Amino acid sequence: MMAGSYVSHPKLSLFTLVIFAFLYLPLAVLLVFSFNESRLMVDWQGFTTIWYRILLQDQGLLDALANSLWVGLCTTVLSLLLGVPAGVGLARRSSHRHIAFEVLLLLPLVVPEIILAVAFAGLYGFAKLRLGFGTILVTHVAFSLSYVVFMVRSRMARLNPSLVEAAMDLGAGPCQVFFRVILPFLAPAVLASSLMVFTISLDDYVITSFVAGAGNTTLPLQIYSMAKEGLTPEINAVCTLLMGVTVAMALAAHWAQRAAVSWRKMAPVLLLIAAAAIVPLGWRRWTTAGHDQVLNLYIWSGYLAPDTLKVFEQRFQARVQCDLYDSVEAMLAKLQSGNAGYDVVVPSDYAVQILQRRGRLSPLNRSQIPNLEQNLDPQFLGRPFDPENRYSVPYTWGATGIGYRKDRVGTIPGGWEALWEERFRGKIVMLDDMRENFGAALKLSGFSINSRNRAELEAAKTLLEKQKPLLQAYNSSNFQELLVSGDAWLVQGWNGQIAKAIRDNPAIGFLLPRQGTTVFIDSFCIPANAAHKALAHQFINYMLEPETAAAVVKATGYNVANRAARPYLSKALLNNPALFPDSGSLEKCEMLQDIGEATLLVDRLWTEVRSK
Ligand code: N2P
Repeated sequence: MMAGSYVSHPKLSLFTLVIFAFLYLPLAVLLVFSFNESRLMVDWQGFTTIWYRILLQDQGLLDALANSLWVGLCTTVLSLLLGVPAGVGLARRSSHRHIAFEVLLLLPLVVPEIILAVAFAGLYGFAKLRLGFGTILVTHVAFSLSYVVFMVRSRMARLNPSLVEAAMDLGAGPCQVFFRVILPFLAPAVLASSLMVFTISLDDYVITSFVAGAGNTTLPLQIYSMAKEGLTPEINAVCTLLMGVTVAMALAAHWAQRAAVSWRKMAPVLLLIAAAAIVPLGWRRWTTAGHDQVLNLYIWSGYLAPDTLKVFEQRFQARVQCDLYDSVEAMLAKLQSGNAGYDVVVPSDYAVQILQRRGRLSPLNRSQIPNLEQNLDPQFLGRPFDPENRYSVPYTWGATGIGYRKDRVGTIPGGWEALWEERFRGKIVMLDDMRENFGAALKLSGFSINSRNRAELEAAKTLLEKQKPLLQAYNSSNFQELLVSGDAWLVQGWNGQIAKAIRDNPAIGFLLPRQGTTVFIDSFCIPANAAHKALAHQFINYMLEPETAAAVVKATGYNVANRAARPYLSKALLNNPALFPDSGSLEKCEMLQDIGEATLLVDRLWTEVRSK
């Protein structure tokens, strides 16, 4: 029987179609929804190009784009300078040494990204280097060099040696041979590998996130930061553009390798890439001229009002570079992996303790923050994590609780056990936060959130393992949106985001579990190695102004430790139970503390829960 009759053609085409749909459907959705009038991804409300227009005015995004292009260009040039000679040399090596080189070169391509990321971050931390453009560049060159070497080497292997011999017979020296014979022959490989390197550098997220410091946010990092506050059509639009560039580069690389391109054909393409990188950079220099000072801010996602930074920039003739995080662990990792270059950070209570203990914080100059005494509510000052407020100035406060859809869940128990109920399988979301997860499980078992006791922690772990099959996800960034859309019915969440969700959908309720929960105070701190300490003090003082603080409460749903801001808040806000939990219900609550050595145990148990 002939092979063709086993699988008929229509079936085969259908199969191909399914494969392509599988590959391209998500990208198609991204593209289509980037033109959707509605802010939400859930329904289509008509065609618009507004999100692309908004993009063009988004300063942070344009800066990130310029950074990415500039990093990509420098990475490409450096990788070529190092990789082309290496590829040429390798093509002529004798075979036994060859294998060792081959393996060494292949390794950066096959070693998991995360390992390279950790290794480089560790190296820079050890060398006490300031994380920034230089560290990104060196790392990008390190992971892209092998591509250049491999492509050049395989092209080189096809060079007819008699061409070189002929040139030498005619009197050409080694340099002339290289530039007049070898290099023109290598043109397709050089062009293809430069496009490849540029694209890989442009798209890299994982490694860059470990080695980038303040003010060097690249486009993928910026997109990730934006996505922490929810997926919006603006993000779809920027992703669509990035995808377009990547596809164009990949096609061009393919074309360069197939057609025997000459330098003359290559020149316009290379010039175009160079211009694409240099023009935005020049433009950025030009638009930032006049701002002589830069403040590098590292803050929880969802902790600022839309105008907070703009007003500061205008009033203080400064520029704010802002990066976001949504877990204490991510923030600690960044601040400890070297000199990240931030001027102001906003750690939570126990993280202030950890950073201070490790010498990572600078003592504050209180005389430069007069609003601290004038405006802050004294009950938030002098807390055990920093008894004299030498290092921290309280900003927001709140509690972790349960947000739930009243219209979906009926009556629910008033404690943590609600998040363990079988009938809510697939509709429960927990914070992606190890201390909060263990906190809930410890409280449910009647223990302290700050337990260091092995048996208690093991019991909490067992509970978390039992809960895991019921969960839809762990999510610390946009859990409130899952409630609003109805994808989740019960979430463990921080009160501010739930307060915001209640405003969007009154069918949402908030409850502080009767066993008690975590209360938090997130504070402004200045890292020990901050470069702009005076401006950092000015920024903190500005954030404590009543109008600034009140605007933050209105926009974010989080409460501030600012007494002077209260007159600026509406009655409705002051009466929102998710925003101002009454002191009775806060009685059994605890603040997370640095649990020292026990952190390692919790970390291990948490990893076990997650990987099960
Ligand atoms: C804001 C997170 C609040 C952090 N997205 C609670 N400490």
